[in-house]
Amino acid sequence: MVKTILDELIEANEFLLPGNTACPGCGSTLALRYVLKALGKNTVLVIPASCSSVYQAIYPKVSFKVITYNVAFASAAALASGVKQALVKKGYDNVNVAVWGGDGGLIDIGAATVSGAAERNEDIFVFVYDNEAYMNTGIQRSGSTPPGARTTTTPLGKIVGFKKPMSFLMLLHGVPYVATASIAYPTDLYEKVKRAKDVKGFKFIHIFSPCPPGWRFDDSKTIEVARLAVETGYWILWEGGYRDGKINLTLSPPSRPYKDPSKRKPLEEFLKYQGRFRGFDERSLKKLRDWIEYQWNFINSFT
Ligand SMILES: Cc1ncc(C[n+]2csc(CCOP(=O)(O)OP(=O)(O)O)c2C)c(N)n1
Ligand code: SF4
Ligand SMILES: [Mg+2]
Repeated sequence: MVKTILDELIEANEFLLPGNTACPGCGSTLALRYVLKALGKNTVLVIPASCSSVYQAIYPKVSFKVITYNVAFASAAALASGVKQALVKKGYDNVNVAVWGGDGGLIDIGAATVSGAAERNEDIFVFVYDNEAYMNTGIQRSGSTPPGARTTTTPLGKIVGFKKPMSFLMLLHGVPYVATASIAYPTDLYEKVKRAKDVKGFKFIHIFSPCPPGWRFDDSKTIEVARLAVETGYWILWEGGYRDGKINLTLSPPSRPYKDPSKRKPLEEFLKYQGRFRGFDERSLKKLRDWIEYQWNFINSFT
């Protein structure tokens, strides 16, 4: 019998151990599990302060089976660049050096070193698990929190700013590989990481990772919430990069039907599960719809 990509994903070795300290239903751990299965054992992780630094190890227990550096927020992509270059100088050419961090660490505080590494086209991976707030320190708003969402620092909903389009910014850096992914589509994520492994240079993968306590939904609904984000057109799955003198971009199969707005589920389906959107007013709804339209217009200008 021919093996499917799902068989391969299920059978691939595990590098994130069970029994770690993440909350039940944590989207971030699911994302990391699939990413590590695709990267394999020759991997070094670099983690800025985040929930991951906590579920990675609470002394004396460790839940990652790959070498991991815990580093100061802003330094992650710079440190990963140095680790990769040092390994290559020592003759270890085939090690995947990957930054694994949250939206606060990589889209806000560490964005400068991510941008610098992208501009230098360092041969590293940067994975952002996006749970749309600073969760580890008590659900503070980040540049990746969507308009209208309630956090502890936006108790009436985020009023100032949209959601920073970090993956578009990375694409416009002209790096060879940029993709978005979601924990609701594990084989899409797995295949993207495997394809990225064949690319020399800077690779950026932005993963939608719901957080039950931060978004205030039942921890049995993580996958459902992530799937609805794609089905309503809120989170768009795509893959692209700079090749042959131009930026190429492809809409990934799970998102293709939703290019047509009439095929999308109503946005309210995605919002209704989540306490962070409770009391969502018309103004916030319009802002969120405008932001979704902005994203689709950007994608449509390339595809
Ligand atoms: C320079 C610095 N500022 C603040 C902190 C406190 N801190 C630790 S984790 C964290 C939240 C990180 O948010 P994010 O990157 O989104 O990851 P998440 O917690 O959501 O997993 C903060 C603010 C710190 N460790 N270092
Ligand atoms: S707070 Fe959210 S991101 Fe952090 S471990 Fe819990 S579920 Fe995961
Ligand atoms: Mg976060």
